[in-house]
Amino acid sequence: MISVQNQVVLLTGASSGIGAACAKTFASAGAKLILAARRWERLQQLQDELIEKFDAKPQQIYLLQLDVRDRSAVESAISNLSPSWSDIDILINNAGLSRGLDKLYEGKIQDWEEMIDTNIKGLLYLTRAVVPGMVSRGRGHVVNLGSIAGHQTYPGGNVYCGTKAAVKAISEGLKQDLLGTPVRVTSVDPGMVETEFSEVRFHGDRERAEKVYKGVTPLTPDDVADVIFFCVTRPPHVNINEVILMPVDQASATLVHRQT
Ligand code: NDP
Ligand code: 8X3
Repeated sequence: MISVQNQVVLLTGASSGIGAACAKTFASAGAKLILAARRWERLQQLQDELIEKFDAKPQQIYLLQLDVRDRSAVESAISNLSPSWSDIDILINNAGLSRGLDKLYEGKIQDWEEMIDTNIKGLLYLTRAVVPGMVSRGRGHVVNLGSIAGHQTYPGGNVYCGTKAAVKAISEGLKQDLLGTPVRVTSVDPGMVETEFSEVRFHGDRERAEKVYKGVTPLTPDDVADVIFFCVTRPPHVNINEVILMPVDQASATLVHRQT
């Protein structure tokens, strides 16, 4: 096992769910964290919590208000990092979202664009800005948040599933292109995790979002953070390419056992 102590971890989508859980896991292990998201107040609350409850030192946290869809903002945020933050060791491409569960031929084009711009293009922008430094320093690990939705398409999932299938292909392609370097690539692909994901998918309809998890024991964000932490702490010669994890109550993207 390798230590993440004082390693620089850039975490996108840190303001909620899986990203916030990763921040806590990595802070507890002594990593230096660049926490990126659009919601500044959420990042500030997370910073306070990390310092109060997870032993983080203020100088080990750097907050970055960033919309990953904004290519020039991503490029300038990365190129303007100070020397104590610029040598990123671990990039966790977690920012992502689903919008809607409509039939493809009835879908909202704005929903599609938001998912494609965030889940695919945002992930690519970060990867393109960060990975060259990893290659030249001869160390680094990229973790992409894929999904069971990238392996199996479900009704109404169409474009979201397409974006996660793209993440799967991009992770595989990056691994191939990094062959011959020590930089590692992992895709972590969960099934159902209870976060703000469904509330965002249903544009703030909490009642509908809660029904997604009704009668099921879903994964928690901490469950996913544990797996990510495991992947990045393997010995340097070990690359975990892909992990699919789901709740015991789930067998596929569409097969879920519910207690009634
Ligand atoms: P949440 O909605 O709880 O968190 C999503 C995070 O992404 C938020 O921090 C949000 O921050 C950030 N984000 C969204 N859009 C942008 C943007 N344009 N720029 C920067 N940050 C952005 O959902 P999860 O924690 O569940 O989702 C995290 C990842 O896990 C996503 O990629 C999702 O697809 C994936 N996933 C989720 C599963 C689930 O069942 N929950 C299962 C499989 C994969 P802010 O709004 O402040 O910008
Ligand atoms: C999130 C899991 O099955 O709701 O990626 O698409 S699912």
